Amino acid sequence: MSANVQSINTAEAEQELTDGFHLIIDALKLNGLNTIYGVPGIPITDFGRMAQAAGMRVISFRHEQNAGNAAAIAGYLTQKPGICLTVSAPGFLNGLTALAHATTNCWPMILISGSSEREIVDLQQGDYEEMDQLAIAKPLCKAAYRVLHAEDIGIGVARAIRAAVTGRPGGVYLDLPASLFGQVMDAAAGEKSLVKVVDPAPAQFPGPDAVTRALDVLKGAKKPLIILGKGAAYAQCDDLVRQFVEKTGIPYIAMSMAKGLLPDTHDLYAGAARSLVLKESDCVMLIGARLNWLLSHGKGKQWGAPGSKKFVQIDIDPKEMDSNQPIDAPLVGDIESCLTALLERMGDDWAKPSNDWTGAIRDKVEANVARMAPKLQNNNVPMDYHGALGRLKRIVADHPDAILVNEGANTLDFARSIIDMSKPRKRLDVGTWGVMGVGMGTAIAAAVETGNPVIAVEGDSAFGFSGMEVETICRYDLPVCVVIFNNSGIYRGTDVNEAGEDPATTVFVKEAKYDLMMQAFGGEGVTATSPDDLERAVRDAIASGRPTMVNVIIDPAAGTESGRIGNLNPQSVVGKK
Ligand code: ADP
Ligand code: TZD
Ligand code: MG
Repeated sequence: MSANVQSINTAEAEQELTDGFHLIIDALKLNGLNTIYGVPGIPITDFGRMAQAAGMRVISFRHEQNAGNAAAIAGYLTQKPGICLTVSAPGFLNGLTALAHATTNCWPMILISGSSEREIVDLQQGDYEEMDQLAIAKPLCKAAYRVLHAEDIGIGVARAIRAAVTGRPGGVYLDLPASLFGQVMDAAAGEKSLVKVVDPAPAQFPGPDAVTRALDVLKGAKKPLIILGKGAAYAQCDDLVRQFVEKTGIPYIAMSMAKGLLPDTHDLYAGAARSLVLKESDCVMLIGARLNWLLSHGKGKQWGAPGSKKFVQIDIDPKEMDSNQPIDAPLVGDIESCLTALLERMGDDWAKPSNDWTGAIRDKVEANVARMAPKLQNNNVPMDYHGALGRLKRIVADHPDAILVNEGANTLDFARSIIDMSKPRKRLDVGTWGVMGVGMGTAIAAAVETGNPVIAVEGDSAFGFSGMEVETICRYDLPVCVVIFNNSGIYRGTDVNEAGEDPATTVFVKEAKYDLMMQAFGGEGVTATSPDDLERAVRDAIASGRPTMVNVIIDPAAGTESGRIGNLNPQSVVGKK
């Protein structure tokens, strides 16, 4: 061997190398993404281990959909994309539902899935868990990318992050074929190829004309109303929202997850007079809320006479304007920039709405709250929704930092209207689609991201969609108290199938012992048959910080079909027995 060749060999031996595994981890960490929610398996098992070894928090779930729901809500809570990691084909598809959910809700999330090699997928040669994942993800998310070469990992991760958080946030799919993980390159070149995303969600200022127009429309209103949506909660400019509402003196209502942006006990909160303000207002200002089905598209009887209202809307997505109703004053920009501009231009002589309007709303709120109070104090056994939720209302009031996760039908609708929230982003629920099954993933991410106590108020059906994750809650010893409203069924537990032996489609095993599920994994499990039992068990759970399941036995006849949205439920009138 010549001296020349030997020296090359020595240089190679000394060259420091990196690989796809390390580069992906480094790229995520460089951008402050330190938590991964996922399920291990081929080809990402070692990746999960290595991420953990590199100091990342890797939360391993029992099903990818729950990991994905965790990543989605982590994105909502932190304004950084929540990361979900899955195996190929079936694992990817399980995570994809959550990615679509994040996109629908305008929350930033990145679904990273391992995949098969292009050569095999494109010739459809039948690889282990083969699927053209990129093509399938594309129509269901905001953007989808694939990285084929280790030197492109930095750019691939950067693009995914920017696409997820910029403008209207949403879900991004990142496809990583198995061979990418093992690709080796020079460590110094690898480090240089990484990208720290600069200003991932740049401020978007509204034009001065748009600000003037919006202020003119608001000034011309006699009965204005503000609707705060979860976009306003996501924006994390809570003080500005409060200043704007208080300076304008305009009464407001909050969409489900915007509750608590200002305390629900605020003088201007018109939640308990929702029907009155929707019908009677002459001008509605939407802040981070869409006129979708949740607001009956801004039309119909509950919105008063057609054409009786002007609309002002703040949204970061210009395409949202005029989607359901003509918007008289669109303010396209981020909520922080828009509110700052409005506040600057309002001046000190702003005329608040007359007492005729705000006084009438206050009277209605007080009357409705007084009418509800005795129902919430009832001590009935079996419990109804009001008796049980009256206690939870008190507990949440005593623990303003606790995060309330909520899903179900009656369990959701009653809890939303009964339990006051006093701080922003403390109410997490089924979102825009009204999805059942977000509960445990949401509860886990809420605990992991904030460290705060979590109370998950779950319909028994809703819980079932993600129930196995109680093991995850116990394994990571999270301060989650799951409160199951067990009415032995979907909407009610009383339906009977007149046609045969099988149970009716909407009923479950009667008074199932859900509390034993948490006990099975070392957590606490309690059955509550009275409001007193319920209150004691939940207070104990919060005090101990232990994983706890409170199985609340609710009167199976207490609920109504589809809760508050029964009107959307087509029912046959022909030949029905
Ligand atoms: P809700 O269900 O509470 O009514 P939606 O999810 O329907 O809320 O609407 C949220 C809206 O907020 C979306 O249209 C989204 O584009 C918008 N949005 C999200 N973040 C921002 C932001 N930072 N600035 C302005 N608009 C935002
Ligand atoms: N599947 C998915 C993914 N989302 C859904 N929303 C539904 C099915 C349909 N659905 C509802 O809209 S609410 C609900 C289902 C199955 C369950 C309601 O029962 P519950 O709550 O036990 O959770 P209540 O208190 O009994 O009403
Ligand atoms: Mg139920």
